[in-house]
Amino acid sequence: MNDLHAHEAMHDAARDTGHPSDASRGPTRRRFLLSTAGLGAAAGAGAAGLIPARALAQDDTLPDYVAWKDADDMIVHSPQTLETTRAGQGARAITPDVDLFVRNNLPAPSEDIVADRDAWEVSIEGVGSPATMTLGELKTLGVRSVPTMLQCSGNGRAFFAHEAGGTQWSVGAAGNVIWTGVPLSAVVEAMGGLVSEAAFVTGTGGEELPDGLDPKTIMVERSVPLDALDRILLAFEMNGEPLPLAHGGPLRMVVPGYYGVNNVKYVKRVALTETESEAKIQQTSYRVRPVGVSGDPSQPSMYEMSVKSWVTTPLMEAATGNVLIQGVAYGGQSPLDGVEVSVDGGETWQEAEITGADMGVHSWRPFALRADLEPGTYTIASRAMNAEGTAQPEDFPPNERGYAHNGWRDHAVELTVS
Ligand SMILES: Nc1nc2c(c(=O)[nH]1)N[C@H]1C(S)=C(S)[C@@H](COP(=O)(O)O)O[C@H]1N2
Ligand SMILES: [Mo]
Repeated sequence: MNDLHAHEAMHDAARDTGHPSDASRGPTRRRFLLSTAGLGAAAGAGAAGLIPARALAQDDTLPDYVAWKDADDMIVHSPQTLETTRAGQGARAITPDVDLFVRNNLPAPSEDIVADRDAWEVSIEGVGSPATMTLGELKTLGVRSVPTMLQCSGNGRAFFAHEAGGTQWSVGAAGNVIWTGVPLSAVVEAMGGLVSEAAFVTGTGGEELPDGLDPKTIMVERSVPLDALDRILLAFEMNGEPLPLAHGGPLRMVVPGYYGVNNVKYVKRVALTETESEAKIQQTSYRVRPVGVSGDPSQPSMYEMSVKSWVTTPLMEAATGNVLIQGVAYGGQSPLDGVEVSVDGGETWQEAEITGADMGVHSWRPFALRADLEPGTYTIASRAMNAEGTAQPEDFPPNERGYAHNGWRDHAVELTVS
């Protein structure tokens, strides 16, 4: 373990319980490997995606703050990292809150912060007239709803061969939800407009930070380029309900089309800033670099999500005949234009039907293909393409932290038809 790894491992451990001596990261990974071992070689690189919903979930109990989730659909990697099974994702246009993955860097704040939602305060800085506003006041400035795929940067990490450190997400650190909130541009306008030097929008999470650690090393504070301003929402509802604490209630900075980490939960400060946040989560974490290289601010940050799709059903087994293959697909930064499905590991492809409504560029859409399958074993893959003509690659190059995997081959599933 090099210095960076040691540092990040400690950082991850600190994230898990707030205490740096917690070593939960190691055992979590070991348990994951043990759980997949029984699937054997046939499952290949896609093994993590092939585990039936209950095989991993059965021993896992949900932590209190997410006790309301559907345990059958969740894989509990740690109290702060819960993944949705492929079966739990299904071919649904919208992910119900009970099935949405959870990823917390720090323990979630107390339920007290959602007791009186409209009293939540957020400081707006870097505008003509900076001020602290309550959520109740913010709500008077405008409202917009945006269906958006929410996806962790490390979704697909389990498929990389170099055993990238971090939660071994397969496909389930992703969901598609409808955010409702106040457009940040309306807030900026109401507060005297942008300061001229502004180059980033910086959001700060409202967690209480554990004592004894340098706040910069653990605080969740992310900066996104000012270009994103017009798409940002200060969201207070998810899927038409008050935003659950686990997903950032009472107020979250949502940047549609950007990886999960930029969607700062329990946001307490939104600042139009000249420079990027000094927090480690901005400066060196979430940076894409070659395997073995340390993170630094010159490397690309995990911002815009790319074109991606995966099959969610059927998994493992199906009866011979007319098999309905379904999954979800996302166009990235331009609209989804088509999805192809292969039942022979990518030798041949057929155009799938996009079954879900077009709810805008930031939303995923379910797809389906009927295939007449004889008894046998099939490798089922999907490949999405967007309106710019960018398709998912067959393979995705490794990077140190295992971010952004959208290669179709590793996301394929093995199906036995009998
Ligand atoms: N305040 C705060 N915001 C946060 C995080 C966090 O730990 N604290 N985790 C980020 C990461 S890495 C991801 S992937 C998403 C997960 O969102 P979810 O838990 O609602 O699924 O939240 C992001 N926003
Ligand atoms: Mo994430």
